[in-house]
Amino acid sequence: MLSEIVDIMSNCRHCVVLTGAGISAESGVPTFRGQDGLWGKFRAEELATMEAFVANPTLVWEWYNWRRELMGKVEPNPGHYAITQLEKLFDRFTLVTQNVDGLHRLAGSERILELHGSIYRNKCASCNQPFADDLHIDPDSIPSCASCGGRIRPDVVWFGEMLDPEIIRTAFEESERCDIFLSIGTSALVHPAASLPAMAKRRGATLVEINLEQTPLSHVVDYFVGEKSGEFMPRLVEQLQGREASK
Ligand code: BV8
Ligand code: ZN
Repeated sequence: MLSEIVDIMSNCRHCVVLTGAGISAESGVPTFRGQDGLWGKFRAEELATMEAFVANPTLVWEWYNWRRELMGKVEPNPGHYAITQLEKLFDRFTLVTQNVDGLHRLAGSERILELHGSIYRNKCASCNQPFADDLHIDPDSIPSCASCGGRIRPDVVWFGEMLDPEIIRTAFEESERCDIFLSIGTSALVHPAASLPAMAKRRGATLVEINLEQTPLSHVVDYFVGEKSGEFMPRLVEQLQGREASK
């Protein structure tokens, strides 16, 4: 399977990679829905919402502080680094991530579309005015916005919230134009991110899924790789670099 994928990818010019929580799992960041899912007793869909924040801002900030602290201690893994190398092998490359952990940027990826924002950024829940980034927020005394007095929240996209129009528009455009699309470490359940791979496939791209379990996408992909991204991606990139060198 690897050699077939390498054969195809070495003739492609425009690559899009979509990543989800699975790419960060080998760094020690719990995924959302796996058995080691984030903060087991709560589901992300319950806490990552404006409703939860309005009802219990302290609990929501405790959850984000716990995640910030945990993410602050972890490093990118070989899967993240392989993607930074992949970026150099195509005329056009776009990394679209659902993750808010900042590990792709830390690994050195440049052209990144952070669909769901960044856990390290803060903003006003009422007027969206950015607030001091990287500032530790005390869940028991949440600061207010200097402009409108609104509560400060994490600058991530919650369920039921619109994504940044410019970011999602670019993600769709790149997905429509690419000739190879890799979906890596995502359960392909959360929209609109989950519709990008199928869009690429519809427009003629080769679609490769690298995920530990089957997902709603798996029946439409050209290749399903049931391996850890931190193990498969470095092998894929090494083979592609070999092809590049022999051109
Ligand atoms: C919107 C930021 C529109 C916050 C997140 C019914 C049908 C379709 C859609 C909907 C619906 N009901 C509601 C919706 C819309 C909803 C949605 O899609 N819900 C889903 C749950 C059904 N979407 C939204 O609300 C979006 N907004 O639609 O607005 C709108 C229109 C008009 C007016 C207003 C609004 C906003 C969605 C964004 C939510 N924010 N995160 C935060 O992080 O705190 S989503 C959250 O889930 C994370 O970003 C995460 O990345 C994302 C997706 O999860 P995954 O990344 O896939 O992680 P998961 O754990 O699920 O899977 C990991 C996979 O990796 C697993 O399969 C595992 O096997 C694999 N794996 C593990 N280890 C490895 C591995 N693979 C390889 N190697 C390994 N080592
Ligand atoms: Zn405000």
